Amino acid sequence: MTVLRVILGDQLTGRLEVVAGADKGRDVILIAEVMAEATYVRHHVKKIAFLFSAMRHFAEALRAAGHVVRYVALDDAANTQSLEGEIRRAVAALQPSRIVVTEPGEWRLRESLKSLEAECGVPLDILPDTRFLCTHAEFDAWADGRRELRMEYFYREMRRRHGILIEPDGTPAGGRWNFDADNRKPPKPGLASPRRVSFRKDAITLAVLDLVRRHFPDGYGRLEPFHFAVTRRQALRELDHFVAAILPGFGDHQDAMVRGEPYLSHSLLAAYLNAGLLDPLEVCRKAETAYREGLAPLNAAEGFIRQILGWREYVRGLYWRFMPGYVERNALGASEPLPWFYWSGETRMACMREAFAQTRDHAYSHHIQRLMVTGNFALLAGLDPKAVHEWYLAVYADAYEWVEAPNTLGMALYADGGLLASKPYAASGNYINRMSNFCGGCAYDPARSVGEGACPFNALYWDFLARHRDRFSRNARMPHVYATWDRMGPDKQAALRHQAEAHRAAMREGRL
Ligand code: FAD
Ligand code: DLZ
Ligand code: SF4
Repeated sequence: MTVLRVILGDQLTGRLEVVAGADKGRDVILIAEVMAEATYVRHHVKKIAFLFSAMRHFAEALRAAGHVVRYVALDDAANTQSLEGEIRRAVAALQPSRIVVTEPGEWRLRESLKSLEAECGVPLDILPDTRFLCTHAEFDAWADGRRELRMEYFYREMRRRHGILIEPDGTPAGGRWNFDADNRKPPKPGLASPRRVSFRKDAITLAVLDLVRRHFPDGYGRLEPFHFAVTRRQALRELDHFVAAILPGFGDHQDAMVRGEPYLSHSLLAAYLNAGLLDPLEVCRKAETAYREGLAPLNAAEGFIRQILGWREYVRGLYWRFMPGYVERNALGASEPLPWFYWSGETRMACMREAFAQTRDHAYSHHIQRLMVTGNFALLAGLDPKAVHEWYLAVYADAYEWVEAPNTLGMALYADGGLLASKPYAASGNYINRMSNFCGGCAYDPARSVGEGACPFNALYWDFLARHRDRFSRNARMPHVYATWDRMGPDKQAALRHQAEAHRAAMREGRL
């Protein structure tokens, strides 16, 4: 009897058992575009278009390989507009003996699929997502009994387990595990994004762009120009171009930010990795080979591999270990509503304006802008973590809860109470001024902390530290900041806190 094989929009690879184990003459593969997934947060329209086009291309590739595919388009008349509804409809039509699906990347969907089994009266197997390099059991075995779950130690274990950048005697390539200290250079004048490959839009993509335009007229973000790879072949071309032409410069200016240059030397591969078009191990191996062949320096190759083999796997491990409670965490009791400028981009803060504009135009903004600009502001201003989390989940083409939530709630907002980060990533305007050229075009002055034109990040930074003194003054990595605060004396401290309150009032009134 037929086995119904369900592929979700971010599982577009033939390497998963759901596809690899299919009997082409007997089984049916279900892929469905549904409103429930497209609207559970206010996704960027480019993200929706990227996924729908990639889903349609993947369905074509499966058909060409001889599979039977039941593809439900968003505007099919019978579409129930939810994945659960489409599975039920397929069960009624095909009477399968079994349903198989790869574990979804979000808790809500996994729970929902689990409860569907009883309703359908057909066994439903949720198979492990073998794209990841660390299973849930392996992560738990690493985490069990540890007082602190620091990424660095997890990463070293992953390097050893997968033999990446490891010498035959078991030592790390170059004698060190981590070359991060070499990767924090501020931007030099003229630093720009290298050339990127781009693809001609085919009939499938044009039809999807038209569909998205019609069905999401008030959606967030700019739909065009649309430049994403939508097939594995195209994504591989982007990967190869990145490794050959961009990776060598990846490390040096990894933390730098430049006006009008959203990409710099970042890979832009997260959207493809997360949707299944690229495989994390193949990406790491290609970067390692570039280093071994003398085509990329070690600080670049190691820095890049650490993001994928280390951070990416680590945040996924944390997500599944601490869900469902993780997204509810609010260790710092932050409660300010998300300011409207996160959506409109209208603010006088040039750094925030730049990050919002890139986000709106590209469904992308690089890591340091997510962490040290929009994330840092949310941390310092005390924005409600849940609202911030929903914003990040919506606006980036690479966003799925398993990876976005630990980055937002753990790394950027310290809402998980230090599970992920040993100290908050809080910084004043001085950091942004050093690592970017944003401040030159700003209405505010990064050198001023109080008074007319003072950079909001400055007073908000000190106010944040003062508000959370009980929690952070005992942190072994933070005594110097409290020593500086204490040296300021009561008058300056009061002025800073008063200024921070004025910034918050301006933020609430849309004047910041
Ligand atoms: P590069 O800078 O080229 O890095 C290479 C790859 O490493 C990325 O493609 C990605 O797969 C991986 N990577 C790098 N940093 C991280 C990280 N911290 N966690 C997990 N993987 C990482 N990443 C997502 O994939 N989806 C998200 O929804 C997401 N939300 C984020 C929210 C916040 C608040 C922050 C601070 C970070 C978030 N990140 C997220 C991590 C990171 O910012 C993006 O992976 C990265 O910016 C994607 O761009 P890139 O492909 O050019 O990455
Ligand atoms: C993000 C997304 C969107 C926008 N649309 C669909 C869809 O129509 N059909 C589908 O199967 N998946 C979609 N997705 C991806 C799912 O939301 C994703 O599988 C879950 O968030 C789990 O990672
Ligand atoms: Fe951002 Fe402050 Fe610099 Fe303006 S002055 S760009 S608000 S850091």
